[in-house]
Amino acid sequence: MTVTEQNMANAIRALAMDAVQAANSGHPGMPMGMADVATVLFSDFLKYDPQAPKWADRDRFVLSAGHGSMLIYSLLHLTGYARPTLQDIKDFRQLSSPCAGHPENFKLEGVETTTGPLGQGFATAVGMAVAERHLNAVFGDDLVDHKTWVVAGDGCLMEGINHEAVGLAGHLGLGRLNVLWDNNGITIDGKTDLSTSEDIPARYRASGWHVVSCDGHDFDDIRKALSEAEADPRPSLIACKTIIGFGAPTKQGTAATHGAPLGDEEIAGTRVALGWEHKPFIIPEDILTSWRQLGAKGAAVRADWEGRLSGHAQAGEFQRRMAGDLPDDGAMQDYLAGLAKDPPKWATRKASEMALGAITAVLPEMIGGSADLTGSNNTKTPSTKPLTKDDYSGRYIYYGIREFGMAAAMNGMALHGGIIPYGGTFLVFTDYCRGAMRLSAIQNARAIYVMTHDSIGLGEDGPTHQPIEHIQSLRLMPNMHVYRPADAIETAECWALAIKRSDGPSTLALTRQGLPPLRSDVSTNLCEKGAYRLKAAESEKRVVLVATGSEVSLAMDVAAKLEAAGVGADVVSMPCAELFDGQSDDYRNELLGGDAILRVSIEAGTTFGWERYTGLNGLRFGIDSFGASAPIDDLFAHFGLTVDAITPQILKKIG
Ligand SMILES: Cc1ncc(C[n+]2csc(CCOP(=O)(O)OP(=O)(O)O)c2C)c(N)n1
Ligand SMILES: [Mg+2]
Repeated sequence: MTVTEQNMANAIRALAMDAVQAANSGHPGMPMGMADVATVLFSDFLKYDPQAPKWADRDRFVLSAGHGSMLIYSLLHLTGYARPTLQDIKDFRQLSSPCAGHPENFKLEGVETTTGPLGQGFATAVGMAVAERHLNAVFGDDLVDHKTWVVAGDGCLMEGINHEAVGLAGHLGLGRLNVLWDNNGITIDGKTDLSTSEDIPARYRASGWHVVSCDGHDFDDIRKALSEAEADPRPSLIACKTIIGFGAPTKQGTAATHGAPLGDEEIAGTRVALGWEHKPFIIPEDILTSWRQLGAKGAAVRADWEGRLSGHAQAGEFQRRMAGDLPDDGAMQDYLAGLAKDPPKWATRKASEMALGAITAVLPEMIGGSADLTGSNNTKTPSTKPLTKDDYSGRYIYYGIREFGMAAAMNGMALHGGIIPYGGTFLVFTDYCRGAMRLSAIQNARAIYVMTHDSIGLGEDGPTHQPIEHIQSLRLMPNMHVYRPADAIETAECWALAIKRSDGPSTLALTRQGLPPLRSDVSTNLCEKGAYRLKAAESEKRVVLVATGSEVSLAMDVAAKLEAAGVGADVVSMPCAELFDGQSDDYRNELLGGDAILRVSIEAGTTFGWERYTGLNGLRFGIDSFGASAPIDDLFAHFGLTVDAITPQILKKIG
């Protein structure tokens, strides 16, 4: 028998419903509804090679509707990726399988980005599409010439972040971004008209997108719509009218297929309705062969590309950037040596700008930006001219007031490869970025968050703008490195560490206010161990003061006062608690002192969690309420973060 596209799509449907049934959990409806669209995409449009999943010029495919993970697992298996195997699919959602509940970029090579939190895959894809255009502008069509395809559901389009992503993509004219909308009119609660009456195509058109519709179960119509999308110079939304759970005799078209196994009876009925007589997990030879032939098509395209790469004048630099390797240029050491000669009294946001100036001059892979706070975040440098629709070679993105969209786009750039993204806003608005920062951390993405105005030190803007819980709450996030440098030299050291870190994100918390220089020795990067002794006790050591950022100079002043009273005090600067936690027991114990020593923390944010270092018997100075609107000096006095407020409490405690 000849294998039809219908047969091929039904193989996806069967794998999806059977795997969900075997796991007794998962989402069959979306893969069954989008199987026809996906079959056309993987047949005639997507550029991919299962033998070389990480080939640099492949198209990027993002399953933004991550709950439909069985769609991508089926496609990867059927087209011939080494993983997932059929056994992996049989073990869907089990610990042993890379077929996790939602697709994870670190579990399967064919998964470009972790998805599941609705809307974020789409917004991440915008960053991938930016990365493609930028690298194309730098390296040319021979090396970089691919598209970004997204499958998104009603939920992805309904999320707030979608507004940011669509606005940014339209503004930047990302014509190689094509979004396949699974327009099935169903979400978990039922029909979409329960909660929305938005004219989605009108919204996209108004944002500079091209919109085309198709019957998502008519192969020719799908093909026509995808061709039109490819040809249009604007980003495209392809509204695919589909039936969720297509083929399930009593449940298709209803929310019942969204997120639960269909059940044995319904599955039997689906087999009849689809004419799929094969047992669970059996893909007939001829259908599998047809899928594998499709998957094999990309090898020649990839070989052509490799031919163009070898001998290309920029091959070495292109490969270096795509691998994420840093040049060994010593630029940071030169910059630090300059600082050491005459240590400046800068706000750390200013110190960050100056460090970035040195870094962006030698690292062309760095693309910066800010969510409309460029002059406050100090994120722009002379090397980073704007990246615009008319000039993608630029390296600075005006993200507009789109913090979440910015953070997700940064993930997309980092995951695409070839770019190290950094982006800024006020630290307090990490709340707006947080969902994407969490995905940076889960995905081991090298995204660098430049978060300024890091405490009540920002002054008069008041409690809405003053971070309290933010620094600690970011420290709670696994795999996020949070840096809070204390002066210009520490800032440069922290930047060097953030850039060097290839397997996860970093956040720099930086001050608005000027800070006195504390260091002049730059022979080793003292921030590398996360915390170090800035000042050793002169009298007999009774106290260790641990502080971060702007409070390190305060701790130095407190220590001076204690010494004057005959009490020896070390000052430990702790720019990165995560790095400190990774040090040996010996190092940590030696630095923080034994049980006889009073440990004191000073940080202008919540004291919650500082017991970790001070112990219950230590003292913790911080702010456990919201801030207030006033000039900076009044605020530090009001919240008791002054030498005169702190020193007597320490003296009283040690008796
Ligand atoms: C940010 C976020 N909120 C909520 C959920 C839980 N959730 C998963 S799927 C879904 C409904 C999505 O509807 P749609 O995108 O139309 O998917 P379909 O039911 O059509 O498969 C919800 C609310 C989620 N994964 N992410
Ligand atoms: Mg839906």
